[in-house]
Amino acid sequence: MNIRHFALSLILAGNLITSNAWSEIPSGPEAGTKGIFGPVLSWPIIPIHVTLLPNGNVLSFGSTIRGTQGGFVNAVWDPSLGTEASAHIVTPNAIHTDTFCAGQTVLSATGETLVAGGDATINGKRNYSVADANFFDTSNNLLTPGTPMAFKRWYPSLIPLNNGDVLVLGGRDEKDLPTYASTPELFATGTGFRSLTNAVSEQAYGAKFGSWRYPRGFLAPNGKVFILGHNGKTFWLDPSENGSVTNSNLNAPTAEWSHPSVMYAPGKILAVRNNKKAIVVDINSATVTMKPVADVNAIRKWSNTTILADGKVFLSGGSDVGNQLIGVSYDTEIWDPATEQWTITASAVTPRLYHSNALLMPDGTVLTGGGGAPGPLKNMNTEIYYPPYLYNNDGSGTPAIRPAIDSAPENLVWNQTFEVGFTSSTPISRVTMVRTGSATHSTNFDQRFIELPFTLTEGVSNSITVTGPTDRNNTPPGFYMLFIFDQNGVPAISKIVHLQD
Ligand SMILES: [Cu+2]
Repeated sequence: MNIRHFALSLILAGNLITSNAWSEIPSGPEAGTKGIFGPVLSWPIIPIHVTLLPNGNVLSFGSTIRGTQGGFVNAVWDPSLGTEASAHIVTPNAIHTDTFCAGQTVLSATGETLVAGGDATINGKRNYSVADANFFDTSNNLLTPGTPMAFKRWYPSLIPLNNGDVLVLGGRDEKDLPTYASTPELFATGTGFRSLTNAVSEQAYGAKFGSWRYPRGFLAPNGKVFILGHNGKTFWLDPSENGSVTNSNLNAPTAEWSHPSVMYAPGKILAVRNNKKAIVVDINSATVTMKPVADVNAIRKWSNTTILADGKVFLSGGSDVGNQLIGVSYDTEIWDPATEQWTITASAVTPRLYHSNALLMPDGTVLTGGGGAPGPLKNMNTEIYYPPYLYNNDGSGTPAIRPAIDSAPENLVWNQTFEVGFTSSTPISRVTMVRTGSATHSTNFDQRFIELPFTLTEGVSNSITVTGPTDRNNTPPGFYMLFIFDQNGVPAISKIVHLQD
């Protein structure tokens, strides 16, 4: 069966997100060990902000169609239509908010993307802040304004919580005599924003140490939010009632805010810190622990960490000197949670620096892209990374035949078992779920990974019975890519499922 036939059979299986990118999957001698990048793909804008939408499309925004600063359009890519210009829709941003350097996350309750904060130009001067909150709707690919936040925010983080609410942290409030939005706000679908007036902190997400710049917050197994400060100070934020914030016991190594971190397993955060250092922070108990792991192979300012379908972490982009073409990391690295080691993987051809991005796609590839505004390059382009798991493990570098998901639920609740029908020439070896991502500025607010136990469905061939997620803190409400793997570790194209009450 050749690749084109395989893509066709996936389409015939129905109810699946197919990817034309898959029908054009590149191959190469090292693809089975290092993965491989596809060609540079032109993009309608610089994708400064990227979000995987519940329908499998990618929303990007943040630059003009000339690749300059200014978020006045939305660019939507439909991967099922391929990678040519015709696969992209650009819609006007008619809401008069410049969404450049806002924060964004998909709301579980509605599937809309909340875009909070952004930029304003006043008297010809850029980088003032706005309090605007807008909602991107996949039915018309447009933004609709909502009731604004209490505070203006430029560079805020949006942290999804265990009940579907979104915590908004940080951002700059006033530019000229600078003030910072040191009061968190909580967004709830239906009721809007409210301020956590008892959780004001200049240290955690305000003026001190530049902590207002996209604070790194993670919903923890205890339901609170753990904040890993750029300067190494760490905090617990309890979002209940009027909120409260306390210091955590941990002092971590410092990291410029161009360094990424990711919760790669429940309560476990891999964080890249200054001077190539990497640490694992464990927030599974009230006493936070930390251990150093292997160094990354290069200083990668403005790199991105992306959870792959198999739970490994993909590190892409960056350079030795922030946003300069000095010591550019064209190559990539994959961190394996089992060994806690990095392996150097395939090289891209385009530097990915400030305002660059990476996003796991439903087909298990990683969309890398962007960079610029300002930058040494104006990257109105992306490159798709095809991880080693998509290739035969025999040294040939040829694409593997993938298993396929034939049936799976659209909706899930916690503590639910469910059946997945599949086609595979070898037994199913793993089932995983990865939350759809929202990335910008070397942070990704949404991604989560969980491994799911399963058994063969009794009396039914080509079906497994999966024990679904059990914990709303480790798997908060939202949209997840459900992957199954065959005996060779090759993942199927995922099905996006909605985990929600
Ligand atoms: Cu920015």
